[in-house]
Formats: sequence, C-alpha cells, structure tokens
Amino acid sequence: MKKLLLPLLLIGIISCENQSKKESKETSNQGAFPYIITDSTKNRKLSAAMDRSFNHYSAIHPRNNELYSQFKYTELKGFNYNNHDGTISRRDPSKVIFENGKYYVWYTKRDTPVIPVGARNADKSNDTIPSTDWDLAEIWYATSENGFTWKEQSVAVPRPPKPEVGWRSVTTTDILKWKGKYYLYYQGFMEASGKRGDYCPVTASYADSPDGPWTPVGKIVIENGPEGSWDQYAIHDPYPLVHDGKIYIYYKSAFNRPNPVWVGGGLVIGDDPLGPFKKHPLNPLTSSGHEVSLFPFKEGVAAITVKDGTEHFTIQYAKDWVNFEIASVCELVPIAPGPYVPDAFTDTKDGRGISWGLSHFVNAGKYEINPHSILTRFDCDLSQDIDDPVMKETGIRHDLEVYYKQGLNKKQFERIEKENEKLRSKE
Ligand code: AAL
Repeated sequence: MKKLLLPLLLIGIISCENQSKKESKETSNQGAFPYIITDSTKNRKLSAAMDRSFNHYSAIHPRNNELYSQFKYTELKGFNYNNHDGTISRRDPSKVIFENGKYYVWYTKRDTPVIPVGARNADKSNDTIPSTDWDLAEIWYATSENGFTWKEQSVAVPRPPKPEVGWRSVTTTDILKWKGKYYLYYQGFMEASGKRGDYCPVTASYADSPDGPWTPVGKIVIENGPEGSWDQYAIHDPYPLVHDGKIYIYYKSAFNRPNPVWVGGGLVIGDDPLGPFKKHPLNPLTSSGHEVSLFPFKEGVAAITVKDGTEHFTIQYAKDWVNFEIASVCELVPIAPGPYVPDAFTDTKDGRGISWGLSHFVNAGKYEINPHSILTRFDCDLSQDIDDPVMKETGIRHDLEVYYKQGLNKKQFERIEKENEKLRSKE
C-alpha cells in the first residue's frame, strides 16, 4: 500500500503544478482585463468575484438586477398609538392583498393596560401584564385605498379561551386565498413568550370574506418538529403562497441554543389549507433572515432575507422554490416585510415581483419606558414591471447621526485604551 501511495502523491503534485502552469499561461495570454466590458469578457479566465458577477448574478450591475433595490420609507396615516405610551403596539404585518376595491392587511396588535415586562422578566407577566411586545396580542386588520392612509377595522382573530391553541396570544399572521375562501395562519401561544423561549405552534382561522367573520380551526395546523429537531420549539411567521396547484407555507424557526442561536427558514406543502402539511425534507431551506417574506418571481420565488444570519440583508431566489441563492445584497431592508403580492395565489409561472408593502419598526419607544412597535410603508423596485433607477442606486448616504448612534460603549473604549497602553509600554 505504502509503495503505491508515493507514486500517486507524485502524480498528484505534478498534475497540480501542470494545472497552475496552464492557468498562468492562460491568464498571461489573455492580457489585462478590459476597460469596456463586452459579451466576450465573460469567456476570460476570471477571478472568483468576477466569475460571480458574470455567472451568478442576473446582471453585472445592480442597475440591471431586477432583484436588487433600495428601500424608501413613508410614515403611515390612520393608526392611533395612545400617544406612543407603549400600551398599543402594531407589528408583523401580513402580505397586503387587494380585494373589494381596497388593500387589506392583517397584523399583531397589543393593546394592554401596561407595557411589557420583557422576555427576561417573563415570570413577572400575568393575565394583564404582557411579557414581550407580542404577548397578550390579537390579530387585527386595516384597509386602505392608496396604501398610505389606513383605516383600522376591527379584530379579526381574538384570543380564544384557555386552554385552546393561542389562548395566551395570537400573533404574526399571514393570509391565503384558496378556492374563494380566506385563511389566516398565525402563531398560537399557549404560554407567555419568554418563559422558556419564544415557543409556539401555528394555527389558523378561515372566512368567506376578508372582512370575516373568522372561524378558528381550534387545532394546530403546522406542528413543531419532533424532539431534537431544528423546529421542535417554534414555528414562526407562517407565510402562504400558491405554487404548482398546492399550498406552500414558508416559516422560520430558531435553533442551536444555548450556542449562538441560528435562524432558518422551512417549508411545508399541502393540498388542503387546514392540513395535513408535509415538511420539506431539505428544511431548513434558508440559513438567515428573521421574519419570512417571499413573492413569486418569474418561474421561481424570491425571499427578502432580513436581519440575522450570515446572509442577512440579501434578496434570495429559488428557481425551484426550494434551493435559494443570493440574488443581491441590499441595505436598509424592511423589517418583517409584508409586501403587496398581486400574484401570491394565482399559481403564476411568471411572478411579476413587488414594489411596496408594510413592515415594522420595533424600536418606536424605549425599553422599560414605552416599548412598542409601529407599522410603516416601504417602497422598492423588485418588480419586472417597474424600472425605477432611483431604487437601483448603491451607496446611499445616511445622516451622520445614524452612524454616531452606533457609538462605542464604555467597555469597548476601555479595551481600546488598554491596547494603546500595551503598544506605548513596548517603546
Ligand atoms: C417577530 C416574528 C415572530 C416572533 C416574534 C413575534 O418578528 O419573528 O412574531 O415570535 O418576532
């Protein structure tokens, strides 16, 4: 055996050397990279980064990348937040749909007599004191004629009585239209969030009209995974779309605790809106992104991948609705986006993309003083039908305050001073 290994190793080394000689010959023959890029530039031997530009992204410049966009924000009109004293919170908007001549959105609303005590103090929560911003919440809805001014209508899904699924809080909903009926999927908490983590399964309600009345199905429709699996504790942010004649519900879970927590996105597929749903065998399908937001794009599906994870602040694309690749890297990406997705339920083979939606800011107040979230509007150009060069700019200049707000803390200043001292003492 040993006798064989040496010649094999030599052959390996020689072939590697030959390969790199060949490569350096190829690269020296092709001359310097051209100033003007033409169709044949991509045929050169390319560095890894240039190879990605030419062969991975849909265009070499973000200007022509339909899945690249800036995001522009506008304050919404029509929502009352009790003078922003922290007792009313609105967050986690659903995708927006257009029905009966107006836009509809559903969202988590907390209207509690006092502010939340915070996840860390969840033990101090009770029937009227919320733990987190989304504890003791209900699902409400609002309508709008222009997407800027909204009229809050009423509660869509109240908390059911104990011990029904969601008795503690019903939150983070999204909408499906299927065969003329409407389905809201949402997180159904059976304990105050923060007690052990953010544990909950997903349940649903259905209605004949987007205005309700909504009938709760009174059971879990997307089960947590079996013990030891990545989604054993939480199924969050259920997000339904229609594809291939079936219901696709994407969701997220958090795993790997007590190590640094990893957030991933999964998918369940079903024929009936009330289940059973089958988890995709390749779950988790995404490795990053806190909330879940997708839209059909061309033959595939695109995902807005927001905070958390190595690939945060990217738009990703899965031609087969399963295997996601990075399509662009963005900035100021909307948090918990609920886009207006006109073709969410049409089973399209040519998704047109999105140009606006609602998202939230969770820091509309201050911790322990008036913590609450607000809904906002974002606009973008992730659409095949719009061509807005302003949305395709890169290198937006943020106000100086945005940067200085991210200042060093005391401990960091001390560390830096120690490093300086160490250097000075060596002289
Ligand atoms: C959100 C969502 C889910 C989580 C919490 C409320 O942004 O990811 O809904 O449970 O945070």
